[in-house]
Amino acid sequence: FYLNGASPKGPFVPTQADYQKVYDAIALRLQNETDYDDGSYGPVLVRLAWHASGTYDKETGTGGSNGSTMRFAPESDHGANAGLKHARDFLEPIKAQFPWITYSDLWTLAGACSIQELGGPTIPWRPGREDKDVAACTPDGRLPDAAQGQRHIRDVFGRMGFDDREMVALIGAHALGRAHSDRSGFDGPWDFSPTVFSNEFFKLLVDEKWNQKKWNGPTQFTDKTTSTLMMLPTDIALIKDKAFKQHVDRYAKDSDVFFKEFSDVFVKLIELGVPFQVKPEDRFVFKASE
Ligand code: HIF
Repeated sequence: FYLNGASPKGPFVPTQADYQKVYDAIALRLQNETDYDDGSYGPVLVRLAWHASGTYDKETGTGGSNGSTMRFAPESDHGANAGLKHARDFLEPIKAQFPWITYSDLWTLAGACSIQELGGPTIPWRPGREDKDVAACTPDGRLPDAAQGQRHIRDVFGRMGFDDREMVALIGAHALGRAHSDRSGFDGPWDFSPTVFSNEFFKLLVDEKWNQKKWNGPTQFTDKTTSTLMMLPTDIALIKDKAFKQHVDRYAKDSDVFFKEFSDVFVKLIELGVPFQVKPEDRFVFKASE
């Protein structure tokens, strides 16, 4: 018995084909496990990849996807990470099947896989993240607070090294999934197809009229036409702020432009702070399932 895929010939060095097998196993599990939320674990897996990465601080080089420290309390208990246990648990059988992959590579690969499988752009990906221990947990407060506005968005994403255009492109991922009152306190999906990656988030932001929802929960907004959709205060900030709004308009008009710019910025997000051996031009492009 050889640990972690090692063999008598030496340590196991996975190739692109091995990572494609991991991709395929995640895609298959996504297809089989439809008895969850709107029918897919994809959105919560995207959120896991982002919350693992979004702790990055460019000044100190701490945080980011390299480490997967959300496996441990206190990081797993940070309010912003509520509900992500569903995503981490979903991936445990995959980790058991491919014990050689690190959690931090697995979580980011699962995010890339989910975006592709839900009809989004290809997300080129490279391995190289290592799991760190509990001492590397980041302090609470690095992930954004949805109750705030444009200044906060620029503070938090500026700390990671993103500019205005990149911030808006990223937030288009809110086409996927929903808010849960027992996790963040907010409630509802952003659009009518929360398991399909699209530019609908931007179209709705510009085409709909958004009113403050009348309820006992935290301030959120609802669409005038159906009162079934929601926007967070940070989402509405994208149309209040002139510099942000110009990108919202571009992405609402042109889905291809959104897909291209989103892919680039999501790749950047999941690579923040990772000391890769694989060069950028050698990133893997995974084949999506049929
Ligand atoms: Fe989210 N996000 N996000 N987000 N997010 C939620 C859900 C998802 C913010 C807040 C929330 C990004 C940025 C920001 C996804 C993906 C991304 C929820 C609801 C909140 C409150 C959680 C719940 O109750 O279950 C804020 C304040 C952000 C900065 C402005 C990223 C760009 C959009 C970086 C990103 O990729 C996804 C997917 C979900 C849906 C999860 C689900 O379980 O369906």
